[in-house]
Amino acid sequence: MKLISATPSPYARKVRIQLLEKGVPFELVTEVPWNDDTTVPAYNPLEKLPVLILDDGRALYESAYILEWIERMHPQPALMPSDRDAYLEARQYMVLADGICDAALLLFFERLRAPAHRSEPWMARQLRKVDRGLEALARDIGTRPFAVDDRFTLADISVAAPLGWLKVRAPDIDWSTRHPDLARYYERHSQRESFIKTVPTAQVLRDKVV
Ligand SMILES: N[C@@H](CCC(=O)N[C@@H](CS)C(=O)NCC(=O)O)C(=O)O
Repeated sequence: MKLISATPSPYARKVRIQLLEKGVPFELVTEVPWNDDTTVPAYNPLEKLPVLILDDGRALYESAYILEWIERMHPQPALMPSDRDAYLEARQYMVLADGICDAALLLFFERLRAPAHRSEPWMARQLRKVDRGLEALARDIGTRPFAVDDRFTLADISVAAPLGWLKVRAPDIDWSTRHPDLARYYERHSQRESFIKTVPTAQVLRDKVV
């Protein structure tokens, strides 16, 4: 399998961590999805990565779908709880974490606009979602080592994705000072080999996006 990924992408990071945790071999293809020469649109009509290209040539897209596909096709070690309520709790964390990423990316690209073209209300709206999302994560995880069930799940992987991305792409949103327990939670998980191997790094966007 090949995974089209970008070094800062929080969505691709989730999939990379999941594959590493399960020991599923894959070839990492790193692209800048915002540059004109990206191959991503050839595989995903939505033009977004991650894209997982299977050995038979099929291409899977949307990180939530890819996570589910991997979980079903490579069930061991299980990264979702089997208990119904715990499963749904994990899904809620995953949706919240993805929503933080979505708002943070919108904010990031609004900030890339020339100052005269930036919309302050739009940026305030996205920042509010990020802030409130982080508050919800901090409140719900509290001082527990894992988001759900006292064991490592896709919920922890999903929560880590926006936390790591913000450190690289929006360090002014200093969530770790505001939420020290969440910072300790992230720090602990950051010791995992799968996290160390996928630490986000910035990419240069060569072509005009906004
Ligand atoms: N909902 C999508 C979001 C993926 C996404 O926004 N990926 C970014 C990179 S971090 C991308 O490829 N954007 C290119 C574009 O939107 O044109 C997912 O979960 O896979």
